[in-house]
This record gives sequence, C-alpha cells and structure tokens, in this order.
Amino acid sequence: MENKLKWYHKAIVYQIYPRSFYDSNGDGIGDIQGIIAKLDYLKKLGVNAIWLSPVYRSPNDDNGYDISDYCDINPEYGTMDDMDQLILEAKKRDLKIIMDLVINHTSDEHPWFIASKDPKSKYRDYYIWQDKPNNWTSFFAGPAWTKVNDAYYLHLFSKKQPDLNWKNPKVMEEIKKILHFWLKKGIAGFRCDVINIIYKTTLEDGKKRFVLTGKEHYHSQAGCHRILKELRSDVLEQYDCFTVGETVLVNTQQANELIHPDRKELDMVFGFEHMDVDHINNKWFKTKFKPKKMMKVLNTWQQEVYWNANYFENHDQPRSVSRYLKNDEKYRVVGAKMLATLNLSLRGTPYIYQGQEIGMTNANFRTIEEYRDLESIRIEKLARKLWFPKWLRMRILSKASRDNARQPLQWNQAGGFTTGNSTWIPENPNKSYINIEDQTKDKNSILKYYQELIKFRNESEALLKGNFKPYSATKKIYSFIRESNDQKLLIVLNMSNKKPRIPKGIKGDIVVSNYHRTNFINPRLNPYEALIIDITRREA
Ligand code: ISL
Ligand code: CA
Repeated sequence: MENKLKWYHKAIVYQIYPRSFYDSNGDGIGDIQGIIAKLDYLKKLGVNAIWLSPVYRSPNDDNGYDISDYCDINPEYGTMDDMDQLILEAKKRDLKIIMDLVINHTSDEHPWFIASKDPKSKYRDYYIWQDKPNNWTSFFAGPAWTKVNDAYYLHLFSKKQPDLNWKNPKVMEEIKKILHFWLKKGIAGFRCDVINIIYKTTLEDGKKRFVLTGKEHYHSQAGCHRILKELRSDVLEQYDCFTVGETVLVNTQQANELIHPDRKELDMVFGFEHMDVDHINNKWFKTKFKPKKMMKVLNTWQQEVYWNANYFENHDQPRSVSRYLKNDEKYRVVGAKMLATLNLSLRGTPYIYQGQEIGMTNANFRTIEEYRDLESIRIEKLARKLWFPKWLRMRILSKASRDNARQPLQWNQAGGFTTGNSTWIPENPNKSYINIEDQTKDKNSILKYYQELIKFRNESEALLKGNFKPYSATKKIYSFIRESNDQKLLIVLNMSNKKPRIPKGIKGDIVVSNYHRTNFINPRLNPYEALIIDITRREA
C-alpha cells in the first residue's frame, strides 16, 4: 500500500457549500467569484483540494442536488466563464477542484424529465415510470412515488428529484459525456452523491420498515458495481482524477467492495456508521453521545477498510462542536482542536467542512420560518401532524437539521459574508466572537491550530501513510498508534469533559498538544485534551 499512494491519498480536502461560503456581489447568496476571492485563505490553511457542493443549473429545491443542466452553472452562482476562471485560479495555487456528481436523480425541471412525462417520448425510459406505485418510502419521509397524468415516477428523495433509470444504456452514455465535459476542463475528480443506490434491481414491494422501506431492492446492488466499473474504465481512467462515493448505509465489507483497487470502482467512500452512534432508528431521534461507541466504529473502519475518507462534518450533518462536546460554550475551543486532531490523524484522506476550521456551531433558530432546508420543513410538518408539541419540534430540528451546517461562513465580527443587507439564510449571531478574522490574529485560535496540525501532518510519514493500531478505547479516552517505517506516533484524545488519568506507561516527545503540554508531570488529561506523542525511539 505504502508505495501505491497517489496524490489524493495524501491530500486534505476542504468542502465548500457555495451558497454559504462567500458572496461577491451583495445579493446574500455565496457565489463562484466569492470562492475565487478566498482561494488564498484556503491555500494558507494548507488544504490541497476543494470539493464544491453542486454549482450546476438547478431550481434549488434541494440547494443544487436537483440538477436541471449538468453542463451549465446556476446563474445565482455565476457563469461558466466564472467557473473556468475558478479552475484556472485554483490551478495557479496548486489547488485541485472536485465536483459533486449527482446521478441518482435529476431535477424534475431537467429537459429529459420534462420530455419523459410523455409516454411516447424517447426520454420516457430515462426515468422509472409505473402504472402503480410500490410501497417504497423516500429518504425525506413519505412515499417515493408521485403521479403525473396516469403514471407514477420514482423519487428516492423529493418529488422534484426523479430517479434516473440506470437500466437504460442511454442514461449511461449521457452521464459519460458529462464526466468528459468536466474532466476536460481540468477538474480532479468527483464526490459521487448517494452513488450506492443508483441501480434498482427490481421494483417489488419492500419489507415494511420504520424508515426506507424498499432499500433491499436498490442498496449496493451488483448492477451498481457494474456501472461504477464501466464509468471508471471508459472515462475516469483517462484522467488523473479520483472519486469519493457518498455511500449511505454501508458496512465495512460493502465499502471495500466499492473501493478495493483490484475492483476498479471508486477510490474511497464516506461511511455513515460513525455518524449513526448518537441516534436511535433515524437521525431525528438523538440520544446522548457516548464517545466509546464512536471509537468502536472508527477502530473497525480504520482496521477493515482499505482506505478511509475521514470526516466529522458536511452540509448534511450538525456541527461537530455542538454535537460531540458536553458544553460547547465552555469547551468549544479545546474541543474543536481535539476533534481536529482526531480528523487529521486517522488513517485516510481527511475532509474539512467550511467553518469547521473555526469551530462554528449549530444554528439555534427560534422559529420554524428561519429554516430553509426542504427536509427540515417536511419533517416539521410531519411532526405537527403527529401532534408533537412546538417545543419538541423545534428541539428536534435544532439538534438534527441540515441547516445547522448551512449558515453563512463567518469571516469577521460583522459576518463579512456579504456586502448586502440580507442573507439567504440567517447568520449566526455568534459571528461576533466566532470568526476567521479574529482567529487569524489569535495565535491560540482553532484556525491556527488547524494550520499547524495540517503542516505537521504533511510532514509526517506516519500520519500520511503509516498503518493504524488501536491502543485503547475507554469511556473517555481514545488512543491509537500510527506507524510508518521511520516514525511511530501515539495519538491520545480525551473525548470527555472530565479529567481522566493518562494511561499508564505513556512516554515520548509531545509533538502536538491543544493545551501546550510539554511533559507528563500532570498525570491527568484536561477536558478534551489532545496529544500526539512521538514514540519512535521509545516503547509505549
Ligand atoms: O441527511 C440525510 C437525510 O436525513 C441523509 O440521509 C442524506 O439524504 C443522504 O446522506 C444523501 O445525501 C446526499 O443526497 C441528497 C442531498 O439532499 C444531500 O444534501 C446529499 O449530501 C439528495 O441528493
Ligand atoms: Ca452572490
């Protein structure tokens, strides 16, 4: 493995949610010129690649995850010229661009779908039409079928996101053209949206479930593997690029079946098992976060999966400081640094989501009107129908809504996201004390810690390519070893707000510490303390 590492194994990827990153023209919506304006900021942070959530033409039912033209840019974000300029400016700075590839579904406003409503159209079979719906349910709750005239079409997400029919070879040809279009422009890969559910083997009724009835008919099917192999051999192999799959509901075996190099499908996948440890049944029913459960999942993935895509935040997940820290006011700064240490020292390619590098928090909206995400709005309606009281509905959303991660990035005390006087989604008032400008000046800030940690990682053989060995996983402390030929590191993380004893026998040189620790005289770890200890020359 060590010798086979490619650039994307060593890279750190920064995810941009364009709508909320930086607004260059004062309309309250982030845009491509805004990204160009901030490339130097990203370069200074030290990341190597940028994954852009969708910027394609879209009616924005699901903020761009509903595409109406794959080879055009959403006018709210700019033009194709802006996009070409972004690719060029990024290249000048040696930053790679990864595009979001959403090919499970299109928008219902895509010309293919509009045409396919006519049963006689040659586009009819681009989508999945039936005279009668089956019992499948959508990821956004409710039935997965909607009626148009006398027939029903399948949509695993919103009804404005009809699923493509991957049994139709013409769909494959269309998508190949789109891949070539973008790769020829010089982009370096794709993050492939819900890629493991694109192939529907049968349309029979599913086993009744609390969520996602029907999934056994489309989850990680043989047909999906065939598609991925073909896209790779016929298109992707011709370019220096990589793919990371967003793969819902996969276990480690299924992950390996998608990414093992011998199979020639994807290069890595985002698993969800570590995101599932703080809820029962579905993400809306949050339980107390127990670090040990997370440690167990991470140990399994680290040891069993060929190469991991490591992340703790993205545009669908609540903010990690609000989610995993007992008191995110008191411990936000040390806690964010501890989580950074975890994210950047696991084996695999780390992904950082915009705002994570300054410890941005959940939204704390007070009214339902402040929410923008279609999923949140749907769930709130559903909960109202079920007589959930208002305080409970608001509480559920405040913990689990995707809008928690979608507030504008906080550039300075006034916000600094836009020059206009409104933003498409309310800003977080805590911008006054959580923002990039302040943290650039403060040498103890989360941002500075990220910069230093990234530098350390980029120079560390063990972190870049070493193997992973679990050391201990207790209720509070997570520790593991990363070892390469010439370097051996022990990572020790207190994932609690308590002060547990440092595990016995730990010696070595402290090379990273979020408390400026230089020795082990204090035998207890501070709340959320994180240490990287060089044990190359000592036995731990
Ligand atoms: O957040 C979720 C719903 O509760 C996830 O299940 C999410 O829908 C799933 O991870 C798929 O996400 C991706 O595809 C969706 C899009 O809405 C998400 O933003 C995207 O990341 C449909 O394209
Ligand atoms: Ca704008």
